[in-house]
Amino acid sequence: MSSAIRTDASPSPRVKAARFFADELVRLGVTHIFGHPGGAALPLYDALLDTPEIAHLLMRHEQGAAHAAEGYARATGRPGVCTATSGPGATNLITGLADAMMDSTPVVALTAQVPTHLIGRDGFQEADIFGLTQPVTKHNWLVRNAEELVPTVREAFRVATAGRQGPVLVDVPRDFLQAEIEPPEDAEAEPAHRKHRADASALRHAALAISNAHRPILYVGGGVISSGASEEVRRLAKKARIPVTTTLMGKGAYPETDPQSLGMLGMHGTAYANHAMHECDLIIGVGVRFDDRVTLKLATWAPHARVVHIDVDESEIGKNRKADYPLQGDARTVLHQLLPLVGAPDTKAWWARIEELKAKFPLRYRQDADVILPQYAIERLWQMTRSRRPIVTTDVGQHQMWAAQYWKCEEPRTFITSGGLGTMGFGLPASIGAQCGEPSRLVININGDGSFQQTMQALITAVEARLPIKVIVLNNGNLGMVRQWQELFYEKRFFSVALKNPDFAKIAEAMGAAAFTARRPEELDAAYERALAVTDGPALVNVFCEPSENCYPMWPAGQSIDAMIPEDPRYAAGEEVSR
Ligand SMILES: Cc1ncc(C[n+]2csc(CCOP(=O)(O)OP(=O)(O)O)c2C)c(N)n1
Repeated sequence: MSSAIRTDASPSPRVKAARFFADELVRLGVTHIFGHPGGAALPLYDALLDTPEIAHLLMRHEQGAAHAAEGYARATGRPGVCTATSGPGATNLITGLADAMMDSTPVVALTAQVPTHLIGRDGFQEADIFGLTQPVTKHNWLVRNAEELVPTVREAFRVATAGRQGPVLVDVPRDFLQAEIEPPEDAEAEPAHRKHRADASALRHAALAISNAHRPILYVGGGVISSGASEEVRRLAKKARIPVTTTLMGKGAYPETDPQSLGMLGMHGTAYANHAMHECDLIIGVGVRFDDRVTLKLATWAPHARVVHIDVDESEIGKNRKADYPLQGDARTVLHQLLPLVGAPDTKAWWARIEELKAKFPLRYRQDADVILPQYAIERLWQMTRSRRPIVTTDVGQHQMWAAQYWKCEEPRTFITSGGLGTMGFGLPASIGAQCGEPSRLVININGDGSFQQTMQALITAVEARLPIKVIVLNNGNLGMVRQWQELFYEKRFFSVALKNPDFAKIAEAMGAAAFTARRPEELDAAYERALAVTDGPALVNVFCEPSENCYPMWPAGQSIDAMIPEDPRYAAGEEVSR
């Protein structure tokens, strides 16, 4: 036996790099990988077979793998991991990476590349993934020797989660995965990410501006959720009695059931949030980017406001709107610094005006006894599940905007949607990732009939993994949002928006999921209840909705606030509304 005992002088055992790679992923805390195998990736898959600490979810399309990794990251705050083989597998990840880039989501993509001797020779399934993903990743690497593999993966996780978070990609030639190498050096203890603090004198100026404001407003975005600053936002809002509006990405950063919440702002935001923005004298923007879906016509937006802008990414500050009080730093850290310096401005008259705006422009929809209105379908589901603190994912279109309006988020990381890129097909795979990351939570995917068809094959993965996600397809027989634009801006010249849909319940059942259908308002509750009762796998509810319903408020792109249509013009004609 003594010969088996290693001394310092004995050579280290050489093991395939893929083994060390998988071990490193375990050390980095990876619990799930969303992926799809192929030739070049086989050495990694072989190692994963012997890695029980990591569950691999076999997605049926790599786009879904990337979105699932995003869903995992957005629900948990930890980086999501996806993998694909060389060539078409890796190119299929690109949409998801672009999505993660736009929404600052920490995703680590691991792709296999053809062996080094074939790189640049148009070898089978070769694609320049390093080049192709450069614009859609925060950083990417093509591993250049087998020894670099483990250190590069460590660095990839660090980069994905440091500062402004985002997707990264590590491309690994197959021969490196198979190479026998010495054990990599142990990782040095990783210092906690240094949180950027704001400059002290800039802080004092900003605090003074807040204390002296008459009509301040907190404009809160996804950066608050990624930095874990919701509690600090709440304390600032309460201390200084400031109304709070959130972006689509910021939903959940401040409880929307709180009386100080104005809900979402922007193109389909509440009319009162948009008017309040127009009238305010100080914007406190936290983790936001003054995106065009918020500002519409930047030159005329919030014309009376000075701007405090808190953001970890220096290049965001002043990018779209000049910041009078730039505070570069981690949102949570900066708010911590700011809170003791801020006094309570006199906002009494401002609150009276806000109440007036809320009364004048209520968020409402009409009542209809015969057809299910999508707004009702969403609001009813919220009422039925609110006590279970669900996590919601959405797809893209009208249903996404109605969800943003009627799904009142009460805590961070519970509203997961494709904000920046607006990627149809995001929601279902994202719900798979969210459920893997948060197995004890109720996860609901609010989907559209068009979007569902872009990644519906992901449902089979949920069946395999027995994930009890609820998929609600708001089936209006149309690419509703595009139909709405054709109606309003293209003289009702409808083209390529009507969908001849398959029976989604049958499709779900064919994949092994439970499925229910609701065609009329009185069938909705029972269909939801039956789906909510399913615990051993996914359940889909096919909800037939009014096809011609449009999403209001709507503030047309590129226009000033006078162009905002606060509610369905039919209401003015006296039709009954729900509230
Ligand atoms: C991948 C992709 N293709 C096209 C679009 C443009 N687009 C935005 S919303 C939409 C319609 C979505 O239809 P559906 O999923 O049925 O949702 P609805 O608007 O009817 O609620 C389209 C085509 C997009 N956002 N993403």
